[in-house]
Amino acid sequence: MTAEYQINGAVAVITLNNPPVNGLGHATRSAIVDGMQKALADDAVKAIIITGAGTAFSGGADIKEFNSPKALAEPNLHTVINVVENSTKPVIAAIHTVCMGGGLELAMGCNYRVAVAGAQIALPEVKLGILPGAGGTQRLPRVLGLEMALNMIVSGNPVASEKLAGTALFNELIEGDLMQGALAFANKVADVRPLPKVRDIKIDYPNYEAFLQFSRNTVKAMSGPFPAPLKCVEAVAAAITKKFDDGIQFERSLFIELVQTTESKALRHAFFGERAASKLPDVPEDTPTRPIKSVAVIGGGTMGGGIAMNFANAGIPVKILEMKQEALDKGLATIRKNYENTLKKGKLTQQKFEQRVGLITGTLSYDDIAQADIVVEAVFEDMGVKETVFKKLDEVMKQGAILASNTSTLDVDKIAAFTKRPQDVIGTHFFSPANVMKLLEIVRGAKTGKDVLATTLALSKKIKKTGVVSGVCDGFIGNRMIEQYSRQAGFLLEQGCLPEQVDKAIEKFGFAMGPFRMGDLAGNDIGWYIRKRRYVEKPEVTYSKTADLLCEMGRYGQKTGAGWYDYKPGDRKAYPSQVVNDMIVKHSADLGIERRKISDQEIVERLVFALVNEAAYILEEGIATRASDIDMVYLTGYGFPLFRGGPMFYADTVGLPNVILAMNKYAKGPHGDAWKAAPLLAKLAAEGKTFN
Ligand code: 3H9
Repeated sequence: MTAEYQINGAVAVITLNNPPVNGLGHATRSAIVDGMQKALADDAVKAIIITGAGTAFSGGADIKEFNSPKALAEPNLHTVINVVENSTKPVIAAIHTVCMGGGLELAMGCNYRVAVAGAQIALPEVKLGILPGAGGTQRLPRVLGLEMALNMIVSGNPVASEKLAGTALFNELIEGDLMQGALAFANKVADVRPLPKVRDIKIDYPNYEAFLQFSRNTVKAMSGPFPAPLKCVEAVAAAITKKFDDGIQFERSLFIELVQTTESKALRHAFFGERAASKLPDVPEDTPTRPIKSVAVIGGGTMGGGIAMNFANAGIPVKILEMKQEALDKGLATIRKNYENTLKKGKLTQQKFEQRVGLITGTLSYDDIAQADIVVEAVFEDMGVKETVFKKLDEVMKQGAILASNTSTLDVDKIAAFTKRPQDVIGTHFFSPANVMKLLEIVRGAKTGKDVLATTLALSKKIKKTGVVSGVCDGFIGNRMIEQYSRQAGFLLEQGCLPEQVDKAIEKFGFAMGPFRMGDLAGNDIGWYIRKRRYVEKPEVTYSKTADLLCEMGRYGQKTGAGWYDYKPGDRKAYPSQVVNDMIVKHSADLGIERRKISDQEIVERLVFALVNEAAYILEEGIATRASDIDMVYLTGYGFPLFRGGPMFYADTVGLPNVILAMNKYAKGPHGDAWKAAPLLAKLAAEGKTFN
């Protein structure tokens, strides 16, 4: 049953019941129309209430139905809203918790709307790369005015119902029980005629042309590669420039256009990918979790400090452990300064500032952290150092505490084996800056307990991270893939590119930052350190030596004032470096390589398909649970362009056979062994299938 029908005196109540968010899928839409027909046919019914069961009035159209016949199947949302709007008896929407997208459009098709405080009101379609397609762009400006409606539609952000009290959106804000209030309201208006309709409201905005032009300019400048925001402006413009029914038609045509775009598909993929990532097939949703009321962080450096801030931001007290008072003081001072900067920017209230700073304390003694519910180690990336720390943690931490390592490459099983409680050990790989980046790679050891996994996944939500689970392997999902990308970037330098060309090509593709600017930001010495280990452990893997030569010149990046690029004091802008470019050209000559002109297309294909091929191994080996998890890692941790949906989604849109064709071409060049297709990729391509 996707909607229930009940009679309460002279009022029929249609209650949407399609968990989790009363999405307006085909069955629910049909049930609303059925309910309406029943109510209209019943002479005893004088008014009709539409509301939602559970924790939503309605989250809008069922996104899972998009691009499927069900989305268009009658009754479609337009039909439902027409039935409601043409009702001969008053229809009242009784709104609570969530009223979004098609849900709000349905509510605006009703004659009246009542709501309780605290409901989230939004037309968030733009965040899915579309626009409100069931009258939202035509009706919201009529109830909220042009400016406010445009802001809500273009941003997609929710507004609390109480903030909209006094507008034509709500006829009454109900205090106390919603249904009681709604019934009282329904009885009050049962005989009032004519029935008010939002479509009949006139929008009063004398100088609307100037406002719309200003909006177009602003939105165009801010929407980057996404077409939806500007189309939202056009649709809202139609609310004032066209007759209502023509505006609806116009909105509909833009909706149909947008829903088919790759950008919208990519955004919807990310929406579901984010939610899927928190689910593991062998860890049921009802797996018990451990309470996390206190946190300890080992190491007060940049990483440890950033990690601590996440927990403080979520209201959880954190103790930072350092070895020396000086380091501890420095770490705490940096955290304070970070919060002060946020305060100065007006993004934090004084009260929240004090609360957060107050939640982070320091200690030099392991005894002080023994009672923490979870301890996150963020010390130097070296197995010997990790061994010392984890043996000590095993000794001091209370039973049941989760022992987490922030390692970015090391074997979590080995780390777990330093303790007598491997079931409590897990990897929590934060990304720098840890208080900003959304990604949290959760590394599942062979013996990690399911309750520990469930707890860590829940915790990642609490601290507003996208938690993605990875199995144990060198580099986990993200860094294992980036290694192949970096190798290609290095080979490109040897073969004819300069850093600026590579960075520009991949940034034009949409990456936030190219590999060389990124190296300069993160520190080139980190990769150097890892490669030195690889030269011993995996001598068969080839690398370009340019990055080593760069480090030998002491050019570690921004922190040394010089890296792949030159930097000026106090200026983070990267200036092409003659010294480095000469070094690169000379290195090619030393290797006897004749440098050639390399196209941007080749650069992008080599970097991105190197990611894709490694990802296919990762998926096949079960290191990642699903392709969308890999996409989430790259979208939230590595600056992969959102409008392309992540490396796997992108490969699907290019077509896997085309990916293989390009790889075969590069396999004929130098370092061709890097292009051996992963069996899964080859198989899916041969079968005409996709990753996602
Ligand atoms: C639209 O309305 C188009 C119309 O204008 C025109 C049509 C012609 N559909 O986020 P959560 C699932 S477009 C299907 O973790 P929360 C979600 O996948 C729509 N499923 O919970 C998850 O499933 P699972 C415009 C949906 O409490 C579960 O619900 N509306 C939908 O943190 C829980 O989600 C939007 O864009 C949906 N519409 O947040 C609203 N919504 O458990 C998008 C959610 O299997 N939704 N699910 O993983 C949201 O912003 C949040 O989900 C919401 C709840 C605030 C509602």
